[in-house]
Amino acid sequence: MGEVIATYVLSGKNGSFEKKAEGIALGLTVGSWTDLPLLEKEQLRKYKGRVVEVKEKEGREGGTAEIQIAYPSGNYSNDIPAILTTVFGKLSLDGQVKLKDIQFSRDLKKGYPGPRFGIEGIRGKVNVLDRPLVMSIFKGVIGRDIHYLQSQLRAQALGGVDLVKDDEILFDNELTPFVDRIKLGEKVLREVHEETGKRTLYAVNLSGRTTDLKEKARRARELGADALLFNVFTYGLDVLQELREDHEIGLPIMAHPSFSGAAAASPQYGVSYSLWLGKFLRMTGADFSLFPSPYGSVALEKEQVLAIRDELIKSDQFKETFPVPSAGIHPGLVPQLMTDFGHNCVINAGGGVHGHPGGAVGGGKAFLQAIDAVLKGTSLADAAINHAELDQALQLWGQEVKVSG
Ligand code: 1AE
Repeated sequence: MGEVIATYVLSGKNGSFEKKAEGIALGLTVGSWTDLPLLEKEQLRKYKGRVVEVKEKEGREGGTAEIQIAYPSGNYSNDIPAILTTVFGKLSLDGQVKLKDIQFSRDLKKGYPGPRFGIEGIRGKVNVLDRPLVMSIFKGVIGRDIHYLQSQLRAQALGGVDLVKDDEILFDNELTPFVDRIKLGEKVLREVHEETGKRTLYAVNLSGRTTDLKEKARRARELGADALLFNVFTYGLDVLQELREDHEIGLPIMAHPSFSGAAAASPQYGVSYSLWLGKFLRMTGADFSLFPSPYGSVALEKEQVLAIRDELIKSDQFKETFPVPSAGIHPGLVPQLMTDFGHNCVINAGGGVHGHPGGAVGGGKAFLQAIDAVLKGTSLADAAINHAELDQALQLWGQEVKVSG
């Protein structure tokens, strides 16, 4: 029989953790808060959680322990809602407990699709094999009409970026309806492709009620959408998996991290970012995982970010998910991004593209010039001598990297 092994970090008194772990293993499976005299031996043997390990650590403010508990697969159906409810349902409400990781046995893992395209498939679509991709984000478009979006999209594509995504706060609305955005995106990006030879992809924000999502996504594909942006954590991971598994949709899915901090930001409570934005997004089918970089405007700790990255690209039965370090990114950060993420990432910027003195065209070019400089082993300062857009970006935002954590 398969199992999942959950790793938790508990806070409390040293010496108390073995008992606490046993309490969790029993309480989240066949037991309850009080003794149940009618529990059967066979039931306990087959269905009770098993404490795998308890590792205590002495901290400055009392003790912490990392504990591992195995939950037999006979206890739940093989889906994220059932597994999360089993390993961290009521427990998530019960004191200082952080769910750090869940390991799935090989047979259970087979129940998850992983990304449809993965890094390799996406590189094929944008025809860029040997450098990080660049993505820009529509900005300041709420309250604007479709003509404004058209000119902003055209400028972003002319800057040479590989991908453009909707802002995650742009929902279906009267001024720029979902269907019109897709039709417009297809037309503008086709025109730019004809003019420049560069084909940029557009990820439209799939939003609205859960029951309507699949139909909307299928329609998006019929209308020529390139990819879907999806606010996974306000819907749930199982909804992402449903979208990924629908072959009539068949589009790349970009998972936005909005709302994920509500569950992951605390060091003592909730789930780890590496599980939420790394392992789970990859298992359930995201081709891209966006997350705050350690040195942007909304910074995560570097250790957490590297743990997300590792989950997205480590050797596994699933295709790789593109890491997309984001938030407050500008061209001066490109060398650090490439040191931390190598070639296999998407450098994603909104303000860092549109805030450029040369507009979105200049912003996109400056990012590509910075990447080119790093690939050639040239410093950004030297590259800026011959590249006006990079020079302007460095003058405006500098190159200083402040690392969080
Ligand atoms: C963590 C996601 C970042 C994102 O979606 C976004 O809109 C970033 O905008 P900028 O680059 O910080 O302006």
